[in-house]
Amino acid sequence: MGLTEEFKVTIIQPTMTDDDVMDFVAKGYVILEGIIDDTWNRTCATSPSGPAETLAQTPEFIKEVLLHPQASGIVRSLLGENFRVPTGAQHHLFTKPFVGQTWHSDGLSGSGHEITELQCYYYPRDVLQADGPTIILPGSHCRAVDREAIAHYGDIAGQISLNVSAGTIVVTRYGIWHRAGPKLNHTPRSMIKYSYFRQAPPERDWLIDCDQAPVYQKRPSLPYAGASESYREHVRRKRTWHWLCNLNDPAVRRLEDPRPAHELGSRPVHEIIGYFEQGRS
Ligand SMILES: O=C(O)CCC(=O)C(=O)O
Repeated sequence: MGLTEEFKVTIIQPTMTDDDVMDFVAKGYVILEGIIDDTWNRTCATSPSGPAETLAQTPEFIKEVLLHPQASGIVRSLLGENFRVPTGAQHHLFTKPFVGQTWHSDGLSGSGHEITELQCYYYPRDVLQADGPTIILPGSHCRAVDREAIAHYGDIAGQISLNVSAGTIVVTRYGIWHRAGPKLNHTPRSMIKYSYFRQAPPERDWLIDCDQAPVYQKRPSLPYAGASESYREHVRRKRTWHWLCNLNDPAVRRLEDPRPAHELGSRPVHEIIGYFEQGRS
């Protein structure tokens, strides 16, 4: 099967609406349950543990997984046209009971509001609780943290255990906190991880109903966040939304600051100088 022939039959269309993108901005992940064909899941499940560049570059993996219409539709929505497709991957295969990993983020959580990279977790086998599912913390990509400190955290309110069926792909913000959960059995547990990258400047070219970008709709606070952090998260979400929609107008950027008008009132200094100069003449 030639690559050129495969690409000809692959049409990548955005699949997310404004609402979906706003959700992703807040939560930092999308779960695409059981989308990959079982024949192909079985091939991937038996690939060796560790770096999986050879697998990632096979035309079948590119077509069946990397450019699967649902997965690439999410990527196309969030990273724009002509995004970069991974040429490498890592197979996280666990075959023996173990206590599980500590919390970590592969990317730097809270380091920026732009979406330039999406990290995917592809599960070629069913993952049950006893198998040691990946655990993720929704919204944690917004948190600037001491990365050594989070390794000492235990269970966190709102964490999600990815108990998924074979063929599931989870698309995440690179900075999301995650860990492999405790494994209680000898059933192999597979997760293949890889990243897509943005090339194009941001543009609101996912599925839209009207040209005017809607105002970011507040999402619920996270179960582990108090009032101060919820405030920061809301500001960060709006910043990401405006960046994705390419809204750089200062008036729009002011909307990112939820303080009342009496605290934000200001005017350009040259207006004041002009006023005094007029008074003098
Ligand atoms: O396999 C998993 O569930 C998570 C593995 C992981 O994120 C890592 O080793 O960096």
